[in-house]
Amino acid sequence: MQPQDMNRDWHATARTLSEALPYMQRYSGATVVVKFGGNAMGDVRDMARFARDIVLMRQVGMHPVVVHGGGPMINRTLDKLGIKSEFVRGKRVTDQATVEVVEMVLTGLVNKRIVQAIMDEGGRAVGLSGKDDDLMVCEADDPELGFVGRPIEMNVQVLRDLFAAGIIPVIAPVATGMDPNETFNVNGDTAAGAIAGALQADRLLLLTDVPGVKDTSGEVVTQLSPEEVRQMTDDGTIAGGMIPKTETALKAIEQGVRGVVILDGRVPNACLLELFTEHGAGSLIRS
Ligand code: X2W
Repeated sequence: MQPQDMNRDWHATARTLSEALPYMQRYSGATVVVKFGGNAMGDVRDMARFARDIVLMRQVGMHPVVVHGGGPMINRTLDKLGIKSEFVRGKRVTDQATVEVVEMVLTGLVNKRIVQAIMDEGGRAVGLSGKDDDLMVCEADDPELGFVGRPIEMNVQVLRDLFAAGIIPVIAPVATGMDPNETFNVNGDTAAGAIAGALQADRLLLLTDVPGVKDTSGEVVTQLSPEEVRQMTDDGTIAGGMIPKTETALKAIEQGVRGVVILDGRVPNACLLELFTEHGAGSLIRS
């Protein structure tokens, strides 16, 4: 036993595990799509902790799917290359030079870092982008944004094949177009919502760097209906960067996702807190 272990309450550890049983039973066989945003990634330790939670989810019989972002990492590489970049309504204006960098950074650097972290925790992970097996086919979202894609066709059989083999898919939000030579940059939340919708997922967890949807007094609202989200958007309570997330949530629910949670990915074990405890985490949106 290590000296620091002397003070641990092992009975509490055993109790925690025991208390998690009903949640494990509830979610056994459930499909859970986790959007891991660039701002939620933190350092190597945070990444390892996230990966461990994902491996645990798989271990207890869930089918986790990781869809990642990487906005800050794209920014750093664009800076190094001297390519200027701007955002319009939360999406990166993407020209040809930018889309090449986006694809390189997301499908290379960020995707493989997450795959590696999951493997290091004893899971099996395979990295892919929307291009692989035509998982996500897009059209241009808005001419003003250049090569920013809006998913129009999803082919999720490859994900079901990976589930059957016990493999955790890790997906970079880059997609192909109807013209196979096109590459689209897709907002990570949008991609996660489209994948969760196509899978009819039980849960979509949007991990970000804020604790959830806040009411007018700044308190996090733990549960909201789509109708309440619409009202809070109309009266301006939901604003700024939260809007693309709640829009993604509403669309995913419309497509048949049973619940969407917006939560702070920087909180240690955020996924486990949400799925395996009474406490939950962040804001759950469901009908
Ligand atoms: C995003 C894709 C990455 C992303 C971008 O270029 O930054 C668009 O804006 P986060 O870390 O989740 O913000 N794409 C169209 O969504 O990253």
